[in-house]
Amino acid sequence: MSEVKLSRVEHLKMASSRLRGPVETELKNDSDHFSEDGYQILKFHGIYQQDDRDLRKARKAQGLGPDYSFMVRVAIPGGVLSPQQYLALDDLADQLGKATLRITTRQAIQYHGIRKGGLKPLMQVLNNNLLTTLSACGDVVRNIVACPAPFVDRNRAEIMRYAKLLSDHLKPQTRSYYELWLDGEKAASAEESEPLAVAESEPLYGDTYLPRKFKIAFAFPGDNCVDVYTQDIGIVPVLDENNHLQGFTLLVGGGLGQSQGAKDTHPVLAKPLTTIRPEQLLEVTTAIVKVQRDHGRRDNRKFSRMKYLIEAWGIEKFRAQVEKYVGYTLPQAERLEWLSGDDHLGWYEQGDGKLFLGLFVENGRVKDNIRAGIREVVERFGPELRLTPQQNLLFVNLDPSHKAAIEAVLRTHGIALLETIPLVVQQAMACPAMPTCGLAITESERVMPEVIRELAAALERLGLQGGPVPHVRMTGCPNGCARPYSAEIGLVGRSLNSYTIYLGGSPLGTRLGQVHADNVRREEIVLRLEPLLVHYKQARHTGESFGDFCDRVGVEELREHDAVAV
Ligand code: SRM
Ligand code: SF4
Repeated sequence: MSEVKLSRVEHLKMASSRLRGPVETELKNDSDHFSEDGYQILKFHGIYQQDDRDLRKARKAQGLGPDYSFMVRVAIPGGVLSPQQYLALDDLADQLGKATLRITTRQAIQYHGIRKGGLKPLMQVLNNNLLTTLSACGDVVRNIVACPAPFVDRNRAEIMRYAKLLSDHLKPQTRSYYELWLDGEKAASAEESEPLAVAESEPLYGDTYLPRKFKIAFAFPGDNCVDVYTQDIGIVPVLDENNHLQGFTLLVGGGLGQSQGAKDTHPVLAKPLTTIRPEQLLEVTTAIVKVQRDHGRRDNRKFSRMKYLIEAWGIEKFRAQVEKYVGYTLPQAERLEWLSGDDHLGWYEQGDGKLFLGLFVENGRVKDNIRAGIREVVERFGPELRLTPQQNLLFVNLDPSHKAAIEAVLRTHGIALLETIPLVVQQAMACPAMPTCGLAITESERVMPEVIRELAAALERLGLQGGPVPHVRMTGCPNGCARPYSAEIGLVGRSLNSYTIYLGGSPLGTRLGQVHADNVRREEIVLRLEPLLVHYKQARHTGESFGDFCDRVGVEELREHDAVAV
């Protein structure tokens, strides 16, 4: 076999002695930041080094360097939090962060603006509350996502149990996390059930971990709120007519990232691989991770995701490799049907006499009044919380007699009730982008509230506000963190204040959008979309969504209706 030139990060991982590397020494020095090499290893511990981009220019003019701080991501499998855990997370936002929490598109919580000296105290409080940041980032299996809806009648608790089991099973085993952040203590770690290995070994990941990040999500049959086709492994339970779990259908090789300037990088939806019995889940998913570990590209990180391995091999060769690792033949995948890709907002009966409330959290940003309102609900009513993969939050196991009081709390804090929020706003997502994300080209979270309300006004003018209303997602660069390519309207940061408009994704998350227009200035986005909505209103089929309509009529016809594009 010809010698492969490994990327720099591969060498750093190898030399890090299982994720210690330069972090160990640099954590103790007086600098306010880590070296570039240290930073690469830091990511595996759930930490990103950032600087406030709003301040860059002014600081430079004063002869100052970047204003370094850290984004810390807490991995929360399935987004499930006890009330105590939530309150501890919320307290930390005041004590060490910027008085805000952010719910991510993978059911995690992020802090921004943590100073270097705050990292260790933060990790210690998290650990004391059975929470961890280990492998929230880095070349490992990331936070495992699962449909958070707590309906009891359809096996959902069982699926959540599998998500937690798989998450524990695929966690790195290195002790470095506990040595660096917790002075060797794992007394109250998130994986309490697993005793700490006496002699450290990393049986799954080895010394160089995976070639790249790796993402897994559990959907629920018919319910694709998790965007299951965008994952490295998408897992869909198979239920029989009595709703008993019969197995899992596995989809492989999804991923949305594409790099500006790196030709041939592109978003891909996962393909069906197999349907297996429940007891095979750990073995087969582990085998898939191992195939990527051993065969994924390690020379060029832009092509290291498993989607490129599967594209290079084709699904049959990939299946044959997985079969080699498990030692048996894998059956073909069963057909999947989807009914909805919506998040679970509003009031629902769980099926056990309790209620849950899906609370809309605009772009996942928990701050000011919404933060205070959530806190009061948690303190007074003690619900379990579930973060959703669309940046929202569910209060779970609520007593029906508390419904009016909970609504009163939300009203007191000025939190809009769902019926007063336009549907298009409820369904939208945006990534953080400026000022924290080092890769942002344009604004996203900070401008989306305005853009989406302009669109809501246009839909209202056209009498289209009642639905079906398009799912719109914005990102500040092509990496795709708010999954814009699987949305009906994707707005992707392209150059200063300009976006690429993608159209034609499916509301069920089963189809990618296509480029409609490039370099559209932010102020012109809705002006460009409105004539297309007029055409949609006139030419749509009954009940047809905007995404399905755009896909049916095609890019050429849409451009004929876009005054600027012709
Ligand atoms: Fe992401 C990198 C934020 C979900 C694809 N993502 C980043 C970084 C860490 C920027 C960086 O590397 O310096 C962003 C931090 C911004 C900040 O200031 O907080 C960032 N990604 C996010 C979050 C917070 C967006 C959000 O609105 O919630 C999401 C955190 C999820 C989590 O809890 O783990 C987030 N990122 C995603 C998703 C969606 C998903 O996983 O469901 C994607 C597309 C799916 C995929 O992975 O293919 C995504 N993020 C990327 C990529 C492109 C990866 C690729 O294959 O090319 C990068 C850049 C990279 O890895 O080089 C990136
Ligand atoms: Fe940053 Fe780009 Fe991800 Fe937005 S999509 S958070 S700008 S990496």
